[in-house]
Amino acid sequence: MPETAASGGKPVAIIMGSQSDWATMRHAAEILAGLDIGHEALIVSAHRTPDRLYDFARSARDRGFKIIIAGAGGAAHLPGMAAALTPLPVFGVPVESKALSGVDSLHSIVQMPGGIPVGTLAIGKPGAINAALLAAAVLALNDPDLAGRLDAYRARQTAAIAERPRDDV
Ligand code: RP5
Repeated sequence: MPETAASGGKPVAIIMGSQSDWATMRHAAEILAGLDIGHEALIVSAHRTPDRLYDFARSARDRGFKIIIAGAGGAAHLPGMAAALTPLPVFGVPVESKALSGVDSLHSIVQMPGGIPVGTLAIGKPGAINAALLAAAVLALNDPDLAGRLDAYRARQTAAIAERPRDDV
């Protein structure tokens, strides 16, 4: 999809710094798909494609996106730079890095200066899942049908937890 294209009515953009981040960020996409929330996944690197980041973040609201989920690892400047360039809410997912296990990513994303917020999630897959659920919860404030689907997701999750541990798993 060209960076300047409209969102096509999809409210969530999932951006990531590299193809290598998709193994983590696809978990956000799966949650959104399961809740029937339209989303677009794009590779947007703060360092390798800075013009793409600028064009994307500057135009994201006008293109119809409501929420941006941004995943990056290492020197993870993508979520913060995106937040600096758009008024949309940005949820940051620290991708687990090889050298420092994602602590570098977490610190890069969470330590934003006052005035430019990034809602920072956990490192790795849990963070990607929760970024999508948080996006869903925000969108559900103005979408009763989605609120119902989110309630059902929670109910299924609760029902799936056994009362006692098993020896055979
Ligand atoms: C970051 O550098 C990306 O978000 C990725 O997590 C990390 C490594 O990228 P690759 O070298 O795997 O492309 O910009």
